[in-house]
Amino acid sequence: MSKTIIISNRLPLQINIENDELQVTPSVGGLATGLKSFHKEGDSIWIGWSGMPEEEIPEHLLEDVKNKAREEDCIAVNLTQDEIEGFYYGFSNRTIWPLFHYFMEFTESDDWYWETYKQVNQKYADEVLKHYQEGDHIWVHDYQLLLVPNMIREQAPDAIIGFFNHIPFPSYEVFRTLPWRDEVLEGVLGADLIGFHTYDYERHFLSSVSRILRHQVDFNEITLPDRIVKVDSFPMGIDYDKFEKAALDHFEKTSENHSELQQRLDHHLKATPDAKLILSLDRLDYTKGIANRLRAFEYFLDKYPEFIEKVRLVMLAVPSRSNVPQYQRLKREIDELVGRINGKFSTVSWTPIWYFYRSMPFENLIDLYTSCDIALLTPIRDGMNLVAKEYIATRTNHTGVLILSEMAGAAHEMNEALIINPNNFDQMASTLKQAFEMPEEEQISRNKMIQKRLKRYSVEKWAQDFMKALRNTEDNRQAFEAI
Ligand code: ADQ
Repeated sequence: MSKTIIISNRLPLQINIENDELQVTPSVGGLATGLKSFHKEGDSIWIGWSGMPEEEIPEHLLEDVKNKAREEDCIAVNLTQDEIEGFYYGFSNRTIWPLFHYFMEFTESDDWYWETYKQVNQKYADEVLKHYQEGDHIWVHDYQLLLVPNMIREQAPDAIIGFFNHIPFPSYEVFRTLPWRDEVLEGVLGADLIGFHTYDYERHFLSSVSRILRHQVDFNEITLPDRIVKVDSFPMGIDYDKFEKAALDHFEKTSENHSELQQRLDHHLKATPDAKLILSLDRLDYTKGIANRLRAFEYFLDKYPEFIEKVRLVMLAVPSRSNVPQYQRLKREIDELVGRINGKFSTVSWTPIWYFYRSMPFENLIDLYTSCDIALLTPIRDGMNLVAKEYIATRTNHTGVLILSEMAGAAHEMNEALIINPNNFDQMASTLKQAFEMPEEEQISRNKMIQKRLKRYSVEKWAQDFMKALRNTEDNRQAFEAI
């Protein structure tokens, strides 16, 4: 029977060793959270890195790591410390990530990073080929594995391969600056179907292919000498029912069964019933616009002092890529900004920002989503932004206001949110004021419309649509062969 092979940099689970025992925890991040439900339900295997450097796995536990992953239909790829450095922290996160998010000044071009990236992509492709059988559908994910589609194609010319890019694809003018632009495009073009979150990313990709590789592009099809490659947009959804149900369960609980965090939040609500909570939740990443968000919040309190003691920003920044210098600098910048703003505005009974720099269990995410009156998500660039969708899904009484950056892919599907430019502090401040003053009926009517859309276009639907389009490429192929 044919199966789907999912390949991503990380597996949806993280394996750690404590006291010579394996610990398995779910991985954090958009891709893992999103695809997990598709993987659980379907007939698929997932190939990716387990999250631990090979050198840190004792010889006698190597087999156990494999078996532990196997129990979850996962195949663990082992990466050495050097490979992680050059492939993951290097080319993926110091070259592609900043470039694709338009942070050209952070983009490094390093031959060793590139060589390691190629070598590790080959490792993933080889692992796929070990498990591939004719008729299987292969679905490669994201910017860490741009070369994998063609590496598989070279060994299995008839394989049906899909590729989905979870981050933006930049405009041709930005992409063309990459020294290895030809190789990267040729790598992705090994796929039969290439998917992006939005039409704009798709358009940028097609324009790069036509201008750099000079392939013929008709509408959304690229004609190669031996095949046609289809490119399309598939905006990724969330597991809507899971978030809605978690929120409903949350409201069923009695207060003594609530988490410590929820009890703190309840305490705040009781002590200051007319004060509102604003949520800020992301991985700590310069693309997420956290520093600008804090500056805009400071600007808001300066401009509208009537909100002092009437508002609290609850900020969760999840540690991420802390080996990369820009992330370390950003962490320091955020620490300083939080300190400065709290120092400037705090009163004896109130601090404007509650700041958590850590990962939190799912239960606490739900506590935050359900307790905060406003979500302020202001990325400078973001492929999609699932947090925006999750926030709306948990608003089971339909109240709440989402303020969302126009630079997030999600903004295209969430017109009823308050859409802002993350570089315009004055607009962000006045939009916060508007959110505070928005009548409940308006909140409800806006959210109901978004909820309807999110419920229909869930992550399951997204995966089904992608897989359906991938299967359709088989017909394309037959038509091409018939010419
Ligand atoms: P990310 O940049 O990781 O994803 P995002 O889309 O917001 O960003 O997804 C974050 C995910 O992590 C959410 O599903 C959230 O629930 C989860 N999460 C956050 N904090 C957590 C915590 N403390 N504990 C557990 N889970 C937590 C990348 C791209 C995005 C794109 C996604 C999916 O950068 O633009 O939307 O992939 O394609």
